[in-house]
Amino acid sequence: MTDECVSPDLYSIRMRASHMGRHISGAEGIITEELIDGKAIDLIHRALCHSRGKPDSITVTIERVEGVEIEKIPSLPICTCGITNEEAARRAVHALLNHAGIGALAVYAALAIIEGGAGLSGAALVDAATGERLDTESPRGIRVSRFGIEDEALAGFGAVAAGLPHETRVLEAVMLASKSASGGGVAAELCISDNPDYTTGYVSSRELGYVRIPHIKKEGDTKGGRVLFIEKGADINALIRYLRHTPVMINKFGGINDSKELDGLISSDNC
Ligand code: PML
Repeated sequence: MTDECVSPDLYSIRMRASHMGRHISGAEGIITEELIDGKAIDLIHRALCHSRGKPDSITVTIERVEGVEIEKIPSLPICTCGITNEEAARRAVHALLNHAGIGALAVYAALAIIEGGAGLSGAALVDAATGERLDTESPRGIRVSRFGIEDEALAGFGAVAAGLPHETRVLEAVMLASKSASGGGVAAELCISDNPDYTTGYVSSRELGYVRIPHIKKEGDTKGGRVLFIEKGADINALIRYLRHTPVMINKFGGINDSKELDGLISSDNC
């Protein structure tokens, strides 16, 4: 949690879509007023065309971020782990999280939460050693919200992301992971997309960066979600407030590195 400033001209825009209470999609940004129309249309279109199905409810919330302190953080650097099948992906998840100091029990607990199809629409918070679930409000988890990216950082991403498939999805995921990683007490994150047609997930932490893991699940599988691994002694209520409510802007793009083999990743400090 770092430098702060006041930006009266920014708006938080958030979309969530569901069908009979089941999560379909969610997305967001912090943007200037002139971008609101276009962004709202884009978010509604996204909700209506999602591969998880047609929503019966779409909510778009737009709130002025007025007189509120906005934190500025850099984005995590991005790399892709060289993985060719699901078995190797599973080994990579365990090895990377172990490298980030996450206990084996916690990794199994996280996978069970994500793959149990509990209907997470936000992130589950689990103890990084024991795997105990720490957010107790709702099985849906805690939505990491109110984050955006400044133009210069966005241009930095755009300049190197051209060849990357699913550029927008990666950008939004790295923004979210960067906000999560900057929350006090977050040791690491594991994300598996709940889109049945998207099989790349990630493990991230301040030290590792944002490590993309292809083949993290089988094509067609609708189960997915996010788990944040929480260090012992973290103030859970303060962290939940930060993740949900503190507006955060990415002011520096951390770069995209070449694809790396797992051994290289866990023998170096980050990607
Ligand atoms: C999601 O959109 O459901 C999760 C996104 C994961 C993105 C992984 C990547 O390709 O970097």
